[in-house]
Amino acid sequence: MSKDQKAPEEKQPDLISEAKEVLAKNNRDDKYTVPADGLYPHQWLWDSAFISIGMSHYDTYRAQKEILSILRGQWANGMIPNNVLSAGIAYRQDREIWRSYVSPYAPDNVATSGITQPPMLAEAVVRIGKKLSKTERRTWYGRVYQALVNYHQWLYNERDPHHEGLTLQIHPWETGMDNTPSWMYEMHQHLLPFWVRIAKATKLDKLFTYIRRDVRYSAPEHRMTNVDVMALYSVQRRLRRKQYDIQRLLNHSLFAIEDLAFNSIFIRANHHLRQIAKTIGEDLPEDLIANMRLTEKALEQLWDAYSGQYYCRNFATHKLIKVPTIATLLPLYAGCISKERAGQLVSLLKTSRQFNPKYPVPSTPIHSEFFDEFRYWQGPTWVNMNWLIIDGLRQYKEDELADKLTDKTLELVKNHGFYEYFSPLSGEPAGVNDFSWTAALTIDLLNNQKSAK
Ligand code: 9WN
Repeated sequence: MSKDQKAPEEKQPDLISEAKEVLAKNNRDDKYTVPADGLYPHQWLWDSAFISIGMSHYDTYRAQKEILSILRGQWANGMIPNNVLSAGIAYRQDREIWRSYVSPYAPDNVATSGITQPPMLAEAVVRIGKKLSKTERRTWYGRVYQALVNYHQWLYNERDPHHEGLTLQIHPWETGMDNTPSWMYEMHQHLLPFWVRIAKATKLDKLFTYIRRDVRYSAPEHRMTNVDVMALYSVQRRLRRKQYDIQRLLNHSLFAIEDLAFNSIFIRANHHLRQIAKTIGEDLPEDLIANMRLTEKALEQLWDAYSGQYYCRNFATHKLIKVPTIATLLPLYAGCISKERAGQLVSLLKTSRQFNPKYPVPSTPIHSEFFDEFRYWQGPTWVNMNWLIIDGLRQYKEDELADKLTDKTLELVKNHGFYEYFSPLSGEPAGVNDFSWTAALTIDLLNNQKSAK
């Protein structure tokens, strides 16, 4: 090793302080953290959960504030929106896109989106709780308990209308993986609005580039295609027209998928919510407990024996959408699958043509026809996905593999910075730099690495 090169352990304090700087830079009003300056100027639900997990290592008070800030946006029916939109004239257009005020359930004093995102909150609450004293932890849990119960109840009441145990999602944004192939496949097969089809056929979709915010901050080849973005906005408009009312949406043709990643995360969140209730001596509603059990069982319905993978399911037709994505690995994080199934997923994770290129884990398997090295959720490696998989591997005592994946993930950040995502083939960074959850989860991964040593 040359003189200038530092041993990894010497480098770590630097990396941690650099990560903290990113979070400080993206801090707004000492209340919440934007995912990235410029490109993402609002508060996002699952981003804030990941962010607070990182913050809990050095500022539990600020981490709690992050969660309380997103809860300002909770609707009266229990829904927690994926966005609490920033105030100020500069963001008027974003607030107009959503118009949360069209729903009677939306809060009066804060503008939000009208959809949710993967329920990572209970995980964040527990991770923060672990850093507190017993008394502080009980106070903290007591503060957020009812909000979490209302949210989980809402997910069952509104998003599992047939009591199947699996919740449905109504927009790809709800999965947090906007252009993930399973959803894009369904959309292109059945749901592309006619005006988007015309734009696609006439190549007029190119014009859309001029009004997109994201391509001002990142290369167009690293983002969604214009056609996909137009289609997603059209779905969003339909939700708004129906005032985000699930009954009205269910009565009409509905783009609804029982998303594998969302439901896997929900199962883990249910587990955490049970722990939170136990710690503060609360009894969860019995119907909620019954629903939680049902979800764990129902996950197995998403397993396809032929290909040996889990998939998303179309809500209306009940057909599995057999388009493989990284979501197939998330039942590891759910923690409720058998050892046998976990073993099958671990083998998948070790297969180079699928999920084990030089810089794993690709958001879409390498051999997939959808694979595109840099295109958002259709190929790149994301730190939050790796974090979820690492956690899942540890739950199944696959520590060696978890350590390896941790090292690989940190290598990407050490070599390139806190980017939004990376090429799984070369490690080349993509998207925007100084991305909050990359920074926050780096802090968490480094701390776990240290405590394991
Ligand atoms: C739409 C903020 C969010 C993440 C999502 C990611 C992306 C938004 C967008 O950015 O989604 O919600 O503008 O494309 O896909 O996971 O939460 O970082």
